Amino acid sequence: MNPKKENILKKIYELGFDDIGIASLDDIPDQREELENFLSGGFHGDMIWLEKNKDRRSHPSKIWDDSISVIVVAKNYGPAENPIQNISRKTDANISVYARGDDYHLIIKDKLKEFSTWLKEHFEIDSRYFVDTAPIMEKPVAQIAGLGWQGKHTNLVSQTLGSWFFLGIVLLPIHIEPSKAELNHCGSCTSCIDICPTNAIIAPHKLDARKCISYLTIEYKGHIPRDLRDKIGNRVYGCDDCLAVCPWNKFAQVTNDIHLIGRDELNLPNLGFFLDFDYDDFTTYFMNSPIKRIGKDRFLRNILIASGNSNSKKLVKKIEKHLKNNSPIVRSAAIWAVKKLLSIEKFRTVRDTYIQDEFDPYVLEEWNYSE
Ligand code: B12
Ligand code: SF4
Repeated sequence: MNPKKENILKKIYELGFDDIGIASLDDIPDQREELENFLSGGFHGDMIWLEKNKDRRSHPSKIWDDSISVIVVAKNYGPAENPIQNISRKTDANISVYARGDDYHLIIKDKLKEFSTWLKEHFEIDSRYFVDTAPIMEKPVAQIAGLGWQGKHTNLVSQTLGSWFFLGIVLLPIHIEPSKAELNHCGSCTSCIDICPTNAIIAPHKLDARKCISYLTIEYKGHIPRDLRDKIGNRVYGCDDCLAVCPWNKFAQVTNDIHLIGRDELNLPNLGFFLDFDYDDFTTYFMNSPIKRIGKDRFLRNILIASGNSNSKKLVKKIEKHLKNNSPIVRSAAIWAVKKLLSIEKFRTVRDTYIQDEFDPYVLEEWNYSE
């Protein structure tokens, strides 16, 4: 016996999801061309995992042969305050809203597992569930399932939740009556394109991830390109600007999920705190947080870039400690930060102290680089 659609909806809301959409796989257009354009333009930067499964990624039917319908769930992580106000707090570490609570992958996966078990136990139906855990392009699928539309920043926007929600996917081997696909309601608004500090949204619906602060601070493992460092400001993990300015957020609601409400210790801590932080404790401190996955070197690199942008000379002594760090990405970010905060004479004195021990070609270049 197949479950009734209303039973599915009831169960999904009981599990604490905030919206649900359903689509038939036959109604989902193949995204091969859009994905190919993105990849051939190099817009994915170093995210080579987007290339690896590009054929499977182009349509969810390629993930599981038996699938007929897809359920897309939305989990609201709406903040209590508009995070756009945080970018002026230059001496504070501005962590994007989604990363202030627990890792959404864990939260959504647990709930979808429960849903999948319920389907099996009550209806003997197998299913497959994912939250960024399979090569599925979740946003175009979610739009056909009626959850929202892809805004000009490329993320899904909802008439009821605004910008602040995650997506999760369940594939099913049965037909369920589909929801109505959502239409685009951006109109002539270009707020997300205009606000982007790095001009990463190169045209409506087209993101050059290589310039996106979310990519640079989370996905990118190397030395952050010099021309983008100033523009990162105090954003140390992800970026919310294009979401935060969306006018549809007048309908957004504050999340009531205790796991997604920002932890106090991640709500704009002072940069000085993370400069003095005992990085041996990184994994413990960021337990269950998405920040854990970038590791301590990348996180400290980001803290140092933000410190360079802080205009706060008081941070120099704390930054100097990292000029001897084992990681070249940390050392070069520390050099950039002290150079930003000190006069050229004082910077030269620091350089003369440390440069003799340097062996890494990029870091040596960082010491000698002059604008
Ligand atoms: C890779 C990735 C990133 C990369 C690249 C982002 C990107 N836009 O591709 C980086 C690291 C930059 C990133 C950043 C963020 N991400 Co991200 N990311 C993903 C991931 C894993 C894959 C996205 C993907 O397939 N990209 C490939 C490109 C080609 O696909 P696309 O973005 O859909 O692009 C479409 C448009 O270009 C469109 N298109 C082209 N021309 C036209 C014309 C028109 C008219 C239209 C309508 C469309 C259109 O065609 C493409 C295919 O649909 C998804 C999870 C998943 N599996 O889907 C999460 C996901 C998209 N990310 C998410 C989040 C929350 C974020 C951040 C907000 C995090 C933060 N605060 O820092 C930022 C937002 C930055 C931004 N403006 O996109 C959420 C978004 C939820 C939502 N409401 O949409 C997702 C869905 C994760 C999740 N499960 O919840 N992310
Ligand atoms: S997340 Fe920030 S940097 Fe990336 S596109 Fe949006 S506004 Fe631009």
